[in-house]
Amino acid sequence: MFDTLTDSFKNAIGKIRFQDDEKALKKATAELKKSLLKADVHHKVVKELINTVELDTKKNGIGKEQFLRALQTELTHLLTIPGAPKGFTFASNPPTVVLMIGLQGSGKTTTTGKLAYFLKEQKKKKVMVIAADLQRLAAVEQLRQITAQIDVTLVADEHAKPVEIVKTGLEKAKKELYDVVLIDTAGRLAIDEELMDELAEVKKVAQPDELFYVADAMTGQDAVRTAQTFKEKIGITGVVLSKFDGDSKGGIALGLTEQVGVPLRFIGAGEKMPDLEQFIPDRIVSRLMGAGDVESLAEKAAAAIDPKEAKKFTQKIKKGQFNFNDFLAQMEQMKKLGSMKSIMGMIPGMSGLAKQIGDMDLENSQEMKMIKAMISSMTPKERENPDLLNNTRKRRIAAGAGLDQMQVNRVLKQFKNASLMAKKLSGKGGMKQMQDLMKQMQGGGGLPFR
Ligand SMILES: Nc1nc2c(ncn2[C@@H]2O[C@H](COP(=O)(O)OP(=O)(O)OP(=O)(O)O)[C@@H](O)[C@H]2O)c(=O)[nH]1
Ligand SMILES: [Mg+2]
Repeated sequence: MFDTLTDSFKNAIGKIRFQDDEKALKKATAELKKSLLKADVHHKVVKELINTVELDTKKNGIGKEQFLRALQTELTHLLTIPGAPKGFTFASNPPTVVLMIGLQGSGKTTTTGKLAYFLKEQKKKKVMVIAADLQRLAAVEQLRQITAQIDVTLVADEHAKPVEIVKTGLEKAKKELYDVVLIDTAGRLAIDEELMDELAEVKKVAQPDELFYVADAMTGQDAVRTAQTFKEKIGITGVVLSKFDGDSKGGIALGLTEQVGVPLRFIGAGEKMPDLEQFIPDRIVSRLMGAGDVESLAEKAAAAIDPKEAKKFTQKIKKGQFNFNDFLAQMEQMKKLGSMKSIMGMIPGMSGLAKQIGDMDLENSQEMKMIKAMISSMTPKERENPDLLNNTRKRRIAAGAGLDQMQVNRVLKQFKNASLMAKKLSGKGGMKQMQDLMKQMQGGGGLPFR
């Protein structure tokens, strides 16, 4: 997610050896400046960052460690608004009301869905979404599909005014003890009086705890400028940067907090519901420095994986009884963790791999489609017991799935190998093998730039 920025830091640090002179430091800061500007970080922010890092490093003696530490401190400083909440905070008096605002097409509706999904799945909250975008009929329908998909309550009425529907929703939320209410609003192509008036009115009625401005990362510095305007005219408590997956530079995320004066709270990096990341400064800095974000990964995993199911699953693996139903269940759980790329970016030392993986979509890969087609052509008994599959059955499955028998054989062989491997790893000494493997991949752990 932050490949370009991480590379910039890595290259700059590479210019300095363990003990060094001012010339090397100048080279490093010049390199950093060039690449940050190229990554679309605002020039004022770059200047401040470079100056502070340079001064700080000099003060502590020029060397790799000192430069790294200065950079880490200044990055954290840049991304932090003192006193701002770390992660999503809930109002002491529920429901917590969040108003989602932004320009047309910026990603408000999608982000509302993602945030609802995050609060429901990771925070285990009772969530309601109110459709206060009544400009377009299709808008309500879009939200209806999204909330149905993630199984979250929607309050909508195509014939009511935004203010009325917000009132109705909030009353219901109080009566039925919802924890969080997210309000999706209409956008406009540009900032105009009508929109501002409508939003001001909705704000008055909703009395929101949070006003999130949803900005499209792909619009570059425009995202920052419009956020500033919304802050002045309506007041915002945070920014969500959407479509970050389409912004290969990523510099906006670095300067935005400092430039707008409100914290960046979430990043949207994909069209699917799990593709939303909390923006928590120290965790992000760790990722920027190539050291991963184990905390966020652990949180995601803990929310997605049901401990009872996990235990049952491990026992099956140990006995070598892993079957096709288990496989499908595991795929469902994986989906909740988000894209492969974002998972890789959170594992220490793996951010480089994240870049290689690119936008690989495991769920929709050819391989996965083939496997799913095969499984759906199996009888329930065959799914339970892969050993039943003799040639006659394989022929039938191949025909049903539109595959040839060689393909079916190949997938079955892979499946068998995988379950053998899993059985081996779960046995005695298996954990140690796994750890050795992880160690090799991490190259010793800690900050990988050292
Ligand atoms: N790749 C990618 N696409 C996104 C992301 N967020 C939103 N989109 C896409 O952007 C388009 C517009 O998103 P919406 O959520 O409808 O935007 P909106 O702000 O509600 O638009 P209006 O209601 O018309 O003002 C949709 O096609 C989304 O799928 C993201 O993080 N990544
Ligand atoms: Mg919308």
